[in-house]
Amino acid sequence: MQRHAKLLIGAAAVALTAAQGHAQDSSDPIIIPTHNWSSQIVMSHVVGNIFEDMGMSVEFISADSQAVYEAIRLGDVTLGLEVWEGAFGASFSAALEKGGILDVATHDAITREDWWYPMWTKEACPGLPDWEALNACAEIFATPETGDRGRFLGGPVDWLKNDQQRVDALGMNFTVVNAGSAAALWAELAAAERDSTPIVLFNWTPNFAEAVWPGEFVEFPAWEEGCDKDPALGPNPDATYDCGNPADGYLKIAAWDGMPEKWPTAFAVLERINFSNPQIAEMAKLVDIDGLDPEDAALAWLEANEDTWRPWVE
Ligand code: TMO
Repeated sequence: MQRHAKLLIGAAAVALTAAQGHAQDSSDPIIIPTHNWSSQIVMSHVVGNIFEDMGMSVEFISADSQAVYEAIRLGDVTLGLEVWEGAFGASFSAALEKGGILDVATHDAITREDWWYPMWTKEACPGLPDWEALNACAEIFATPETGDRGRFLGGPVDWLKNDQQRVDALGMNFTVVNAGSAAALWAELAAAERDSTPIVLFNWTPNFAEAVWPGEFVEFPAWEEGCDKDPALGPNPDATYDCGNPADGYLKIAAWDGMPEKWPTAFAVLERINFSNPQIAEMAKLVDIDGLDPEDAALAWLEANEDTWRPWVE
């Protein structure tokens, strides 16, 4: 009798150990948001593929890149793989303060997102990259749309909401025009290249563009923590946003704080995920230069980089 009971306990213990693999994770889909720039979409499919390989159910949803932090906090979206400090630091911090979202990990990648120009622009405005020199050249960036003010071609409105505030805070002779998509930025850049028209637009690193168009970021007054909230910071004592974005920004991974309990194995892998600048630039290149769709780009990336991701899973 006693012996039999002991065996049963032994069998139960074995079953429990087996269940600690994947069976512990919920069969509900892990919801991964995709946004409107290529590396983020490819990275999302890279990680989605890894989770699916582990037996997880995964669902992708297209999401606004600012509102997503509130969605993660509420558990409507499970995680976010590219939290760029320049564009999303404020929304992410606000969600962290409210609670419900985790700062899971920081990629090795160092990021910068800001006003940028291709090198031919510097020939027409030799004082660059200084922002005051840029401002003195404003009229060479004028378009019919902006009259005698220079045009700054910003990204889609969900990326950064403070370019116009910066123009106002620094008294710049520029008008901000937002592109409708990342593809529209590259199309304008390629068109300007044909006749070396000066252009200043939003760009970021890591990105595929650095391999195609040599260029530089405009040097604004250096970012200081709180420049977006405290008028005393930056050169204009009466205005916020009188500074550039961080020149060495973070790239973080965020997740709903219910994820570790609901999908413990997937969360343990998420904590180990870590991409570098060249790896992220490569993800963008597979789509924006090689013309793959994001799903195929993710498969190509996984195949070429098994040494990187396999240890995260094992
Ligand atoms: C959010 N982005 C990387 C496009 O600057």
